[in-house]
Amino acid sequence: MYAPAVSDLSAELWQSAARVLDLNWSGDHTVPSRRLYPHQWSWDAAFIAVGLAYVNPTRAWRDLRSLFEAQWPDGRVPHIVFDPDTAEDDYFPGPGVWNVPAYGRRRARSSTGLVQPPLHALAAWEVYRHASAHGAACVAEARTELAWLYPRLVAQQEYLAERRDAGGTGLAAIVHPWESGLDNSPAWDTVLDAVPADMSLLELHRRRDVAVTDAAQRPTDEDYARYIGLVLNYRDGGYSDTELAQRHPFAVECPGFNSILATAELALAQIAGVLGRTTDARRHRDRAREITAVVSRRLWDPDTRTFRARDARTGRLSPARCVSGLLPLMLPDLPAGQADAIMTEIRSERFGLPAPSADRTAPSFDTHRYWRGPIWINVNWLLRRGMQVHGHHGEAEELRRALLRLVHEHGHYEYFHPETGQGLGAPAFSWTAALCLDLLA
Ligand code: 9WN
Repeated sequence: MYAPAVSDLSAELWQSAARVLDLNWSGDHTVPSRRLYPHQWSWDAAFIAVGLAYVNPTRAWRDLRSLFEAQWPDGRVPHIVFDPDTAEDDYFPGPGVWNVPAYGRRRARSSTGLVQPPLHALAAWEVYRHASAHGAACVAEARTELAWLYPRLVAQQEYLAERRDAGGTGLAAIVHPWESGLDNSPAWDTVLDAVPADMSLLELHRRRDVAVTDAAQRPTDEDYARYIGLVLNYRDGGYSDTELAQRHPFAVECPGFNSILATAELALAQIAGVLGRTTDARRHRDRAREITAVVSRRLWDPDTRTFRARDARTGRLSPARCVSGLLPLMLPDLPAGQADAIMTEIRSERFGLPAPSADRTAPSFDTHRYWRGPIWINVNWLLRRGMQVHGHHGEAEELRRALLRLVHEHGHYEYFHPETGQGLGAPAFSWTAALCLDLLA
């Protein structure tokens, strides 16, 4: 097995991270956490593949394939692919609520109708890049897998660009907070205020998450009532994206999601290059520049010099400063003034390193509650890439060390208390472990 030269402390962390990934391997895909999330999640699969690239590349490809085998005919890659061997009650909302046919050909695995940030092209590129460290057979495997994935990754991008442009501006809108991956972020508060919270929905449906983890670290019942209401509205409209802004109460342009969308185009350009598709590679680079230009123009608040989520229905920017507003730093073509402003925001008392999920000084800041304050490894990993893209190598290194220290001292938790570092949510969490491997390498 390929393992980099690391100190004893790092060797210990490396081994525990590899163990977490083994523990969460289902035989077909990796689950984020055995108890809390017993199915396959979309952007988790991408982060997990980045880590598996070091310890088990064949499994990294299997994970990505497994997810894309459940891709819908319209190109959407579902946010959860359900494991048919897991009981309906083990996760809420389970397959019975979503009522989606199993599109996959290999096994009957149904899914949700939502998506998550399209990070998979970047993950595939990372797994490919590391293949040579494992020998010639691995490189051959990587080329085969890239060729299989490429048209599927393109279809995923096309779905988001064409069907999800609810505001008609060239950005993809998310139709549910779950699609951002940052579920109860304060970024959605003003939009959700206008979405009715029908508490009777929680009498019909029992939450499973609060039975297996501390309710104070999860979204509230009111949040869940709105989440379920949004799912039912989208489902009852046949998961159609036609006239979204008119028919659906939640259509939001998230700076994090759209920065990942543009980053995916850049990764696709690299992949197309390897596959000898030069014209496609140029097209992907152009698309990345176009998306970057719209993010820069439309999601930028000149008064506060920060990026914000925009309600595609009303055109209003969210008043909340959240970690998603720092993610445009990943974009190489972002104007230098905006990249500098993000660095200023990161260095301010509102964030700091590692960055919490939301502004530390805001009244809504909550040290325990999920995406409203705690530190998450995955978004910090993305931020670190952004720092490298814009030449902030000193801070990127500082962040790398801080993230590793956090996990070494507190364990491979889902998220961490932004003041004490205490591990929160699920232990033995896959993307925390996977990204540790990348940070150590
Ligand atoms: C809903 C699996 C997922 C992550 C998300 C995280 C959380 C689900 C939940 O867990 O969301 O999709 O049940 O809370 O917010 O980012 O992909 O790890």
